[in-house]
Amino acid sequence: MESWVGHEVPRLPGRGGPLTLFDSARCGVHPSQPDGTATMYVCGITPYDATHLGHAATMITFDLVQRMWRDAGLTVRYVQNVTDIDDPLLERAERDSEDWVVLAMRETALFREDMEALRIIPPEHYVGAVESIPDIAEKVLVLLKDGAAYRLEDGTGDIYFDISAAPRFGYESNLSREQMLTFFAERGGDPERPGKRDALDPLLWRGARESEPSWPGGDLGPGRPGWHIECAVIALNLLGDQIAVQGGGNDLIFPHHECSAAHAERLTGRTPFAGHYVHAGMIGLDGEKMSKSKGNLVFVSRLRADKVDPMAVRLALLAAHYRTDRAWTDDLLAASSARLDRWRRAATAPAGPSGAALLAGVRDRLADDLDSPGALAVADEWADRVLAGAGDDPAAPTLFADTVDALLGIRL
Ligand code: 5CA
Ligand code: ZN
Repeated sequence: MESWVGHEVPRLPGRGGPLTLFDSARCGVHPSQPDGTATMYVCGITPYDATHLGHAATMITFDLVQRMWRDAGLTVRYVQNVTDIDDPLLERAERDSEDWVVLAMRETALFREDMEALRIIPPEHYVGAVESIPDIAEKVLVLLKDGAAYRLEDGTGDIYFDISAAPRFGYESNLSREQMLTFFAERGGDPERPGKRDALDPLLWRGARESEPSWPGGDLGPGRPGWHIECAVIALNLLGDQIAVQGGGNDLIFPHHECSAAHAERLTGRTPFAGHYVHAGMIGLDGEKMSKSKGNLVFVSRLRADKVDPMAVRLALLAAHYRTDRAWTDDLLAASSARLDRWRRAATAPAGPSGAALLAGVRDRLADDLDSPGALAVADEWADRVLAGAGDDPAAPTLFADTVDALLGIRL
């Protein structure tokens, strides 16, 4: 599938240091160790509605990871998926009497535009579930033959993963079984389904139903893929057996990333699937998580249509630490527009205090588990000094603009 178009990233003098990140599996901040090449897989949208500020915040988080890795001199290999076939997409298409393919294409196109406006560096591969179906079916068959998967005996053709085939199951999310059961039921799982060996066994392959699209699955029989195996297979095929970062919002900690890791590890025999499981906090509105099902959404495209500067949106989402669940407010946007204006005035000043300390300060804050509020404070302090008339280095305003562009993705 086509990705979106990237922008030129300014080259900064020197090199950034190693990036540390919080890993959900180890519950702590650790160096993201990649040597030479850094690999990242981020869970992308299910395109049944427009990009909201929660999606944007998550994409900006992993954009910072990519920017920091590049700044440290690493080659970044980044893959993102589009879940362009799944129950929520079919349900929305049915509700609106629309062709599900057209719905998915339209929302994916809008997402690409939003990503460009927000200056998110595109992934190397942007991959749909539908185009990956032959690869997924092949891997489901491997799991079936290996005894790690089983077919329900109710004539549906549905195939499940047997979580007892994953001895480390639970290491990624660190949840109790009771908590797992709750999240599983809330997030697309089917703990009550009769015939399963374990209530937490996730679906790998859904046998064809009369009213639903299906694809030939070879020895599996016709059907369509489950959700977690989609991400496991796309990541393995494009990035190799083990990746540096598996990313997404914290709503994916369980069951999605736990199950993807379990599938991948069973297929490769190598653990951990990801060196870091990195999760962005949820953006909410009026005290609730922003989600399509709740309908409390602020769309990036709506803000763009209202002539809100996408850079102000980006700054607003960077104003708090990425792991914090937080609310979107009009005040936040107003404060970010004011900050953007100050930074723009500072960047066009004839001179300022040396930019070297500013660059070092921004690098230092972001390397510490993406401390974006800290980085913004460093930039604010520098901009305030310029606006107060301090400094006589004529190159400093350009270095300031390049620093916030390259590392924070803020084009002044
Ligand atoms: N297609 C799957 C992932 S394979 C999916 O979760 N799609 S999604 O459209 O629901 O979400 C896309 C990405 O945005 C995911 O990484 C998800 O964790 C993240 N996300 C969803 N809602 C929010 C929110 N309110 N705040 C922050 N991130 C969110
Ligand atoms: Zn995913």
